[in-house]
Parts: sequence; C-alpha cells; structure tokens
Amino acid sequence: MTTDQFTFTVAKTDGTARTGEIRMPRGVIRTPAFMPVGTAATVKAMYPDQVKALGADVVLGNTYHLMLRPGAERVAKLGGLHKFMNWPYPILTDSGGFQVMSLAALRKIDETGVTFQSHIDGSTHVMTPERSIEIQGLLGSDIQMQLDECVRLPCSDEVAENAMRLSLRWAERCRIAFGEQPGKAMFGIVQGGAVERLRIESAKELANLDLKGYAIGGLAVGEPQDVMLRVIEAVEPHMPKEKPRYLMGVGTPDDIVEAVSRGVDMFDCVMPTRAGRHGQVFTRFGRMNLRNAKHAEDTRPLDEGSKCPASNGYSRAYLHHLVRSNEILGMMLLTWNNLAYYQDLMAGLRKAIAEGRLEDHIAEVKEGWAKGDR
Ligand code: PRF
Repeated sequence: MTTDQFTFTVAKTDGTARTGEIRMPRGVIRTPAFMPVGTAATVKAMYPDQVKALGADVVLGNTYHLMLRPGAERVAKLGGLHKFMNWPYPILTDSGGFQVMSLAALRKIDETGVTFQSHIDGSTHVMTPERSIEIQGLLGSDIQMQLDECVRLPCSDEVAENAMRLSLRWAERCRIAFGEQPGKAMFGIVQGGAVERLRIESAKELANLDLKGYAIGGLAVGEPQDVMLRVIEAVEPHMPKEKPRYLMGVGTPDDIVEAVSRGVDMFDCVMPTRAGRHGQVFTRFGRMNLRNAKHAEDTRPLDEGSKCPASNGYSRAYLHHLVRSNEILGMMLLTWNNLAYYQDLMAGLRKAIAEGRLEDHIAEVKEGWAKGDR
C-alpha cells in the first residue's frame, strides 16, 4: 500500500537495529534497504525489471552525472527520471557535492557552492545548494539529498569542522529551496570527519531542522572500519529514532551488517555492480575473483542455493571464460549475482530483526563468509 505522504514506521527493533517501511506515492521501501546505484539513469548491466525482481525497492541516481549528461532540463522535458529510465518506483538522488569532489576537474568550493569543470567536456558549472535541489526536482527524485561537503580521511579537526559547518549552512538553504513537498523528502547529511564531538553537533543541529530523514556522510572515505563504526555509534543516539537513517556509499557486506546492527536503515554502494564488471563476486561464502585460473574448469555454479538464475545456472568455468574474454554477458551475470546477494542479505537482516535474532543471524552469516570458496 502506498500513500500520498512520505512516512517512516519502525515495525520492530532488536537492540539498536530496526526494521520498518518508508512509504511514499511511488512505493514502499522495506528497511534496512540496499539501494543499487543507477548513476547515469541505469543500474549498469541490469534491466530495471530485473533490479525490482531481486527485491530492490529504490535505486540511487546522481545529480552530478545527469546534470552534465543528458541535462536535468532535458530529463524534465522527457517526463522525469522515472519515465526516462523506466523505473516507476522510488528514486533517491545524491546532491552532487560528493561526485563533484571526486570526479570533476578543477573544482572550487566556497560559501555559495561548488564551481567545477565537467569531466566529460570541460565546461564550467556552478552547483549551489539551491541549484542542486532544483535539479533533483527536475529529475523528479523522491528522496533528495542536501548539498554537503565531504572530506577525505584522515584530515585535521579544523578541516572536518569547516566542512561540517558549511554543510549545516547548506542544509538550511536546501530545506528552504525544497519547501513543502508532502510525498517527497529531503534528507540532511551529518558530517564532521572522525571527530565525535563534531559529528554529534552536526546530528543535533540537523535534527533541529526537522527533516524527513538523515544521512551519515563522510565515512568509507579512507578510514579503517573500526573508525567508521565508532562514528556511527557516537551519532546514532542523536539521530531521531522516528526518521530513516542512511549511511552513504557503504559498503562491503560486512560494513552493512555492522551498520545495521548499529541502527542504520539505508545503504547505497557501487560495490556489487562495479565489482561485478571486474570479475568479483559476492556469495554467502564470501568474495571471489572469477578471473582467477583456479575457476577455469570448475563446473559448480556460484551458489546452488541461490534463487538467482545467474548464481545457480552457470558454471564458474563458463563465467571465468566470459570474464577473461571481456564478454558483456559476463558483466551482466556477475552484476546480477552480486545484486541478488546484496538484496538477499538485506532480506535476511530484516527477517532476523523482526524475529529478534539479529545477533545469531549475523554470526551465521559471518560463518558462511569464513568458509570461503570451499
Ligand atoms: N556525501 C554525499 N554523498 C556521498 C557521501 C557524502 O559524504 C559519501 C561518503 N561515503 C558517499 N556518497 N552527498
């Protein structure tokens, strides 16, 4: 059932972990949720109906890429991103700040926003908080992210603090630009590097803006996992319990499991899709690289226990051959397998939380990873 409002309900908690549903006009997102990344209006190597069939309720789109090509105004003219990419379900868009900093040539950041040159044709663009929200609106995004500044770790406290304060000021400007849109949401982004004091201040100030959801940004940017988990533990108590919490750009299956047990509801990452295009697979038995010669005559499927046709229907020997030959089908099948694994992982976590046995479930999942490639 959908609604004309954007709502989040927690159905069950298990320790700090929660399972619930985000409802909005375009559909329901079951949480904890993993959002496949559809940067350029496509989840690379996947058909939209395949993505949905795996259990993905929402995909992520990127303001930065789409504003440069094909252009936000053009997408709007063509009826919006959902229609453009034939994905009628919820879409979350990242605001562009993070992608500008990692992809654009020659970028300059000041109070106004970010000025940068396109990595595609070198043209100059200005991204302000207002323009980011305008673009996300033109795309028709259901969950829009504030423009923020994400700094790489490690960094000095001063650098982390300045980026956090700028992000807070931009959150306010984004909130005003977004206004009131009942079926849609604008999320704020907690920043503050690895400094707990800054993270907590950021979370509290954002909570005062009464946004519909909150993200934790600036993690998985070069720090070890224990630092990331310590930051999540520090900010979690200061993030409103009745709002969804989204850990941006994370991560490995292990990162996800650990963050879910610490109260995170949403994730996105290029890992399953990008790794799949490079011969890496994720299964219940951990990671393996299909390029490796040891798979050349292995007749076993990736995981005979999986429902996914890519995981149970092709030999490792064949997949090895496709990967080594750079065949398109190799990328398609490995991406399919990886996204199936990620969605199954999330479904397992949701069920375990609902049944109050998350800790035991996580222990079982980790046992499987430790078994390895048998
Ligand atoms: N901010 C935004 N998008 C992001 C991040 C961030 O800090 C990250 C960090 N892992 C990934 N994507 N806007």
